[in-house]
Amino acid sequence: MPVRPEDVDRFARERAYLVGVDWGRGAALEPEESLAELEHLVRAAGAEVVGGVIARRRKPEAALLLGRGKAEEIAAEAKETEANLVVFDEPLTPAQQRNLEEKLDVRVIDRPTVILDIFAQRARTNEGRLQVELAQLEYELPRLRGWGGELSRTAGGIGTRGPGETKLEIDRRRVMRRIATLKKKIKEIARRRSLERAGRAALPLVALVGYTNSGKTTLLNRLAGSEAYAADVPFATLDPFVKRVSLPSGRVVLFADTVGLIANLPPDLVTAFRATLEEIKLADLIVVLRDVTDADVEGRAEIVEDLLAELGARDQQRLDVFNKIDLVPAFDVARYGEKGFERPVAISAATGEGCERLLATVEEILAGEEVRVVAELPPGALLAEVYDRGRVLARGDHDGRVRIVADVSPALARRLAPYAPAEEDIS
Ligand SMILES: Nc1nc2c(ncn2[C@@H]2O[C@H](COP(=O)(O)OP(=O)(O)OP(=O)(O)O)[C@@H](O)[C@H]2O)c(=O)[nH]1
Ligand SMILES: [Mg+2]
Repeated sequence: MPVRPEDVDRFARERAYLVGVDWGRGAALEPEESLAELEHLVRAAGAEVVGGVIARRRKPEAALLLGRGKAEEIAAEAKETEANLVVFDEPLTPAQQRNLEEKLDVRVIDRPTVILDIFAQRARTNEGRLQVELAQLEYELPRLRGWGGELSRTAGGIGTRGPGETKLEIDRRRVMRRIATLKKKIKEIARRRSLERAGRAALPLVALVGYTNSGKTTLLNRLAGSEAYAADVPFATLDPFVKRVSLPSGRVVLFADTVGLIANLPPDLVTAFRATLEEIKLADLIVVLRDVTDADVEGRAEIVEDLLAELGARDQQRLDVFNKIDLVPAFDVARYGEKGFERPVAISAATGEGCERLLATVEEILAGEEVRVVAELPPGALLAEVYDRGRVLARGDHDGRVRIVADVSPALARRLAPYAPAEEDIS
């Protein structure tokens, strides 16, 4: 069953041996960099790291991910270091996990499990907890193996047939029922969120996005004068918030903090947190924060890019912000402009350096971005929003519908697109 916050004690006693895999090419992060990140995650989850290895391999092997020989080496190493947990830096299939546990004779988990565990420990609000529980159950479902999902090294042997199977079926049904309940509750939360959104001042929305620990919350605290929890731990923010921020001209916009991203973020987690991450899709501008102390800025940029695409935030206006320049005095931001980053701005959220310029750039982008649209709408919330957020240039009433010509942000324009009158109707 999923790890719950009350099980943290158990985790604290774990001695973890880490296994990374170098596939030769294709990964966004260097294997060493990725393994260092995993070490950080495992520690954050409360376990001790007693050793690790990077296995080199061309192709995954279906049964064990790695070759038999390598698995035996790892088994020996784990024994030698008295590890009682082996953590793979790669997602494992349920079968691989089971086979590896048998082969290594020790509990085996993968990177997504560690991330889920940290989320479970950090979730504070009702919403956060429901989302994490859903993600954990979705992840666990295909991994249930009878006897209440406990590790059974003799799976398939004497004593596991018959009643065990029945118990497995019962467990499975119970988990599926719980998943259905959670989904319903989360749907209700999503509905409430969208009502909240409709109710909040119709101001342009800027979403702060980035790798975990890049400084999103610290930046928003500085810009909005707030005091949300920011810390040097992965996934400090699981319950993001939205704040008003004044731009240099006095124009007020909304800034949304978001959950941190990371390589191999479990897909179930992304799905579960969709309601929370929705702000990204609705944003008029996405500010992507990068940590300049990061040894592999470009590798992590690629990971953020992939996740943004997965979240459906591919086409929005972007601004790349390089944070923590107080720690790298010789940081040369122009270099990143040449590498294809969008209008890079260098800042320190800690000291405030560069923040003025950041806000001025945000203002410039939001002003220059507006597009002209023609739409035919029924009177209602969307029409009111166009009046609030955009500039209406012309209006005509036709058969209970309102035709408008307006300058609006690209995000609003996208939502108005379905209401565009047919070509020949435009007069
Ligand atoms: N030196 C320095 N440290 C910073 C700066 N910005 C953030 N930090 C530190 O970096 C750590 C992470 O900051 P957060 O604001 O929690 O990062 P986040 O992006 O919100 O992280 P998650 O919520 O975990 O995704 C904290 O210890 C901050 O104090 C900066 O400009 N300079
Ligand atoms: Mg944060």
